[in-house]
Amino acid sequence: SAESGEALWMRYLKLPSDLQSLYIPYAQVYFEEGSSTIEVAKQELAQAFVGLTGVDIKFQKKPFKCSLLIGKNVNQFWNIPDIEKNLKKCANEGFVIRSVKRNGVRRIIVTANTDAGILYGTFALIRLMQTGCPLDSLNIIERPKYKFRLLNHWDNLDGTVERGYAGRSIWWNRKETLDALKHQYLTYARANASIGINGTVLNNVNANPKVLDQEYIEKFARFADLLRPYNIKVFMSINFSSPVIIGGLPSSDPLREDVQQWWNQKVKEIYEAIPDFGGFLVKANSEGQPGPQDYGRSHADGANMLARALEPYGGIVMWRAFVYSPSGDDRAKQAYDEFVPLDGQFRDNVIIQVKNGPIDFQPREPFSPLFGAMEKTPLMIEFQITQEYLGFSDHLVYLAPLQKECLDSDTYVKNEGSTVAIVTNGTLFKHQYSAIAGVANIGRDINWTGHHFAQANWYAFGRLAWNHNLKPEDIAREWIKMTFTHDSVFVESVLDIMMRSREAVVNYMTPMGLHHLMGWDHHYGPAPWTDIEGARPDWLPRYYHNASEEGIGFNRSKSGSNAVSQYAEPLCSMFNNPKTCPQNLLLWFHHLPWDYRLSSGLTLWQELCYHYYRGVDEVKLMQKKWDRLRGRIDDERFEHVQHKLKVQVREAKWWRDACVLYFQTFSKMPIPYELERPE
Ligand code: GCW
Repeated sequence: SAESGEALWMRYLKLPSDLQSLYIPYAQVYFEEGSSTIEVAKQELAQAFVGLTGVDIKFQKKPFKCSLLIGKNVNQFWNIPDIEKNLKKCANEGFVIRSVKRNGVRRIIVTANTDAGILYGTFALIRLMQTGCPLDSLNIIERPKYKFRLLNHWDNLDGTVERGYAGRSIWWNRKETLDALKHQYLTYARANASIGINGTVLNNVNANPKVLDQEYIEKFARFADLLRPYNIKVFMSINFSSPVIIGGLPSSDPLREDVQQWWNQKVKEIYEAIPDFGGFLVKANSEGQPGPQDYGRSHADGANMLARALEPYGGIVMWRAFVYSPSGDDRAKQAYDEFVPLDGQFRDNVIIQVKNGPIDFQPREPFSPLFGAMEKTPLMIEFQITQEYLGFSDHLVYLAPLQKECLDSDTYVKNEGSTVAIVTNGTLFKHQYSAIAGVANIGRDINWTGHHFAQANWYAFGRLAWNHNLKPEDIAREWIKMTFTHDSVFVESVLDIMMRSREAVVNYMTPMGLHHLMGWDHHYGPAPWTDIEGARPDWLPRYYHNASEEGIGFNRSKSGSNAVSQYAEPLCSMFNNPKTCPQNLLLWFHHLPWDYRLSSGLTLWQELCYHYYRGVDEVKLMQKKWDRLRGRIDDERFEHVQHKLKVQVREAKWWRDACVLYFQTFSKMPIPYELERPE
C-alpha cells in the first residue's frame, strides 16, 4: 500500500481539488513518439496525471488541439523563437519547459535535445504538479551540473550489504527470478530517473573478483537492459587482483603485458554484453584491498591500465582516493600526500573519487583538502547516503545540509568562490568529465530505506547532484509534499524537524569537531573509551579525540600534524589559529585544555557539555513536533516514525551521557548546574 512507503515520492495520490482544477486543462497531450525512453516518460505522465487529478490524459495523434506538447521536435508547431536558443543551453540531458498562450488558450511545451532530456523534463513537470505549482507562467531551462550522477551500492554477491541498514541487497542472491521482481526494479529506475540519477554501481567497492565471471556479466547485462530506458548506465566495482584470482595469471602487475591483455579481453566481453556499460569503480590499496602498490606501481599505473582497456568503448575508471595506513602520518593527510604528486599522470578517462571529508563520513568534517589540489585531474565527490556513522536507519537525519555545506565550501584554490561544487563539477579547471556519487541506503525493506525519512536522503542526493544550487529546505519541502501530504501544518512542522536534524546529530554524537567516537567496527553508538589490544590504532576513537587531563582534540595545526597546510590560504591560517578556527571544527584542528576560554565566555569543557545537552534537547523537540502531527497522515507511517524517534531520543541521551561522563574522567570538572538539574 502507499502507506508502506513502497512507492517512495511517486505516490501520485489525488491532490486537493483546487490544484486538480489547475492541471485538468492540460489533459489533451501530444507526446512525440520515440524510443523506449520516450515510452516510459509517456507512461509515467499518464500514471501521474490520473493519480493526481483523477482525469485520464487523452493522448492525441495531432498537436493542434493539445494543451501540452512534449517531444524533441514539438516546437516546430509553435515556433517560439527563444526555445531553439534555450535548447542550446540544455546540452545532452537538459530540458525546456515553457508556458505560452496560443489562441487565447494556455499551453505548455516540454522539449529537449535528447530522449533523456525529455524523460527528465517530463519528471520535472510531474514534480511541479505533485508539489502544487501553478503551470501558467513556466519558463524553465535546466541542465545537470554533473555529467555522471551515480549511486554506489555496497552490495555483496552473497546478498549482504556492507553498511546497509534496510535489509538485504536488491540486486544479488535472489532466489526469485528477475522477472518476478521487475516491479521493484522498475520502481528503483523510475525513482532515480525522477531525480536525475544516470548511473549505478551494482556491487560493493570491496569487490568480489567473481563479478567478472561470465555468469555475473550476464546478470549485469540484464539489469542494464532494465535500466536503459530510464537513462541509467550500469557500472561495476572490480578487484585489482582479478587476473590472478579468476584469470589464473601469476601476477596482477599493471605493467605486465599479459595482465593488460587480460583486462582488455574482459572489457571486450563486458561491452559485448552491455554496449553502453559505464565503467569501473576501484578501491585499491585501501583497507587491505589489493592494488598496484603490491607490485611497486602507482595508483596512476593501475588506473591507466584499466582506462586504456575502457577507452575504445567510452568507459571511465573511477579510482577511489580512500587510502590510509596505520603506520602513516595523520590519517586526515594521507590521501592528499599520496595523490597530489600524481596529478597529471592519469589518463583522460580516469576520475579520482574522493570522499567529502578527509576521514570517513562523519557527522561533520571539513571538506577533503584534495578538492582543488589536483588541477589536471578530474576529482569526483563521494557522499554516503547510508548512515554508517549517523545512527543507521534508526535516526532521523536529513543529509542535504551536510552535503550542501561541503559543496558550498570555498577551497580558495583559484580565487574566492572556488567552491567544492565547482571544483568537482568540472567548471573550475575545465574538465571533460565530472561526477558525483552517493553510497546508497536502500535494501529490500518494503519502504526501501528502513526509516521513512531516509528516503529523503536518496531523493535529496539526486536533486543536489542535478543542481547543487538548490536549497536543502526547498528540496525537503518538495519531498514532504510528494511523500506525505500538502497539509501546510504538517509540511512546515516536518520541514522544521528535518532542518534541525543534522546539527542535532552532530551535537549529541561529535560536537565541536570531534569525530570517530563510534563503536569499534559497527560504528553504532558511543565508545570513546575503546581499547583493543593489537587493534589498528587509527580505528580506535582515542586516535581522534586524544582526551587526557591536559585537554582534548586532534592537533592538526602547524605545531601538530600540520594538516592545515593542505588547505589554501586564507583557510590554512584560519584553521591554524584556535581563535579564528570555526568553533564547529575546533577539536578537529586543535588540542586544547579543558579550561580554554571560548568567545562565548564559557570554558571548552562547559561548551562541550552544552553541545551534548543541546543535541538531546533538539531530538526531544523533533519528537514533540512529530507527536503533534497524528491524524494528519496515515497511522502506519506516523507510528513507524514515532517509534523511531523514541529510539533516537533514547540513543541521543546514551551518546550524551556516555561521552560527557567519559570525558569528565579527564576534565574532572562538574557538568554545568543548569544542564544537570533534574528535568
Ligand atoms: O566507511 C568505511 C567503511 C567500510 C567501507 C570503507 C570504504 C566499503 O567502514 O565499510 O568499505 O569505508 O569506503 O571503502
